Amino acid sequence: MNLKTIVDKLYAAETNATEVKRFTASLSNFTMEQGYEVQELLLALHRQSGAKLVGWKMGMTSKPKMLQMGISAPIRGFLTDRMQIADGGEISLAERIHPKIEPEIAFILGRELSGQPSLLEALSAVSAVTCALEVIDSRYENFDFQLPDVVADNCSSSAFVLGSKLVSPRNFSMENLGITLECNGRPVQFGSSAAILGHPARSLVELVKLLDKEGASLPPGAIVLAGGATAAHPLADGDWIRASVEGLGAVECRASRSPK
Ligand code: OOG
Ligand code: MG
Repeated sequence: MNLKTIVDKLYAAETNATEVKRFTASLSNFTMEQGYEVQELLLALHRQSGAKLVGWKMGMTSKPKMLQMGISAPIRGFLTDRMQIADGGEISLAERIHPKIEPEIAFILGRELSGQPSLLEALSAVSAVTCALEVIDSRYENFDFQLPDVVADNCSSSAFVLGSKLVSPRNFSMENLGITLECNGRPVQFGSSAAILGHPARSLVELVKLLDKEGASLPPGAIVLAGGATAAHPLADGDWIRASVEGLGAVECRASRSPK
């Protein structure tokens, strides 16, 4: 199986909301580098269909997540304009396989970030911090994947919602913020931003370093999801989801099976 075949299978799985078997099950030598090559080609297919790159998501940046997934290194995926859902908007379950949702912290870049920035340099390039939700929907059966598979599959990313309270990082400490995820008014996950590499902006630093390896940088306006701090919660028809992050307000959405 060549990389193009893998890309086509993943793109079809995403478009048709059907699952595939993880590729490492049959290709024992499928590497992380090839996983990123596939992700690149996947982004190219989305762009050909008219989607625009608006930012990046970090994954596996927290202990609970690493435990849940049984793996241990930060990874990154892309975000397009088509993946964005308005605060209070609807997540279509019909268009997804087995979606789960997780609270996130998002950064919006005020100016370009490149190279190997320090935490302080990264933070000073951020124009706003907000709370967010990410919908993950692994295209693999039972969310069963290894690192190269999940990287190829755009790190399971499917949709995201940004909150509407934009906070300047200037006088705002974000290393230990309480995070709550509610489903239909019931708290289902609790966490702290400390779970994201000890400070969510470290995730931003890691992303810039990852992009730098490919000679790329983060442009002004880019949206960055820092990575989950809790386990993800499975979505069911009619679920009303709300995430709140201390100091960053709240963000909401509803899951619905009926096609739009
Ligand atoms: C991979 C996505 C990880 C995060 O925030 O750590 C992720 C997965 O768990 O399927 O989005
Ligand atoms: Mg995430």
